[in-house]
Amino acid sequence: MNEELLSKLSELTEAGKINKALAKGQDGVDEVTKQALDEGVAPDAVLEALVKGMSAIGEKFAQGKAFVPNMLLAARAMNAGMAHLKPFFSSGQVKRKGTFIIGTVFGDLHDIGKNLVAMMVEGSGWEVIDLGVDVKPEKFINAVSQHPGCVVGLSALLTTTMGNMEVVLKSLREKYPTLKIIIGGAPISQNFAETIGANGFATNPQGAVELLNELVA
Ligand code: B12
Repeated sequence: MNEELLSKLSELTEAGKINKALAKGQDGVDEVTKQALDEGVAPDAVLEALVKGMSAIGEKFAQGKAFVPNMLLAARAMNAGMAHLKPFFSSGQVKRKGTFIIGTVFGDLHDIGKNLVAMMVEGSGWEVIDLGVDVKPEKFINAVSQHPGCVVGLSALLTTTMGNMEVVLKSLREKYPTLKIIIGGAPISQNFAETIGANGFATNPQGAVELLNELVA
């Protein structure tokens, strides 16, 4: 029974079925998560099922078989389930993998890709702190100071703001020499990541999740 509920939860998450009102009268992630928890399914098993659904859509997106709207719906469905899990996070019954601080670097206002990465990473079990767009080095430094052991993600979409990525990275490393920083955005390449000394680069949200998992393994 539990298995059935959990696989239903993964499927509903992947399909972006948020709740009854939005899923044509059928139960969505909202209702099924509540049902699973009410029936005594372990919260970490529920989280795992949500993550499985999110990973499935993330992989399809990476392969060009799913698109931005699919990702957005899946993330909203995931969030509907996460709302029921929040009390278990606060009580420490369910542990996060780590904290990921992400932002689009100063001078750059593009955030669609960054938001997708943030949602996918959160959906894979990390706590995500999204600093938004046009983020200056001081704001990153301040956030890192409050979350020891975090990993930072920088996004940039303009060739003119790629350089700002290096400025942010250098400012952070001056204060936190061992801080792990990953980067991404349309103009970014592996070569650029290596040149500025980033710990990794990914072209899509699923890649970002894999990178983060490797960094904390
Ligand atoms: C939407 C858009 C806008 C919107 C942004 C809205 C928003 N809320 O984001 C608006 C209209 C505001 C805008 C403004 C501008 N834009 Co614009 N914009 C785009 C557009 C059409 C799509 C970008 C996008 O969202 N892609 C979809 C997402 C899903 O992809 P993505 O961002 O690459 O993210 C993926 C990966 O890169 C990666 N990723 C992203 N971030 C991160 C971070 C980490 C840590 C990791 C691991 C991975 C990762 O994962 C994401 C998901 O797969 C692109 C053209 C294009 N087709 O790319 C131009 C484009 C980026 N813009 C461009 C330009 C020039 C501008 C403007 C300067 C235009 C102007 N003259 O005003 C301004 C700049 C404003 C500013 N200061 O930032 C140019 C950049 C050229 C260049 N080489 O620098 C482009 C390429 C268009 C073009 N062909 O000329 N833009």
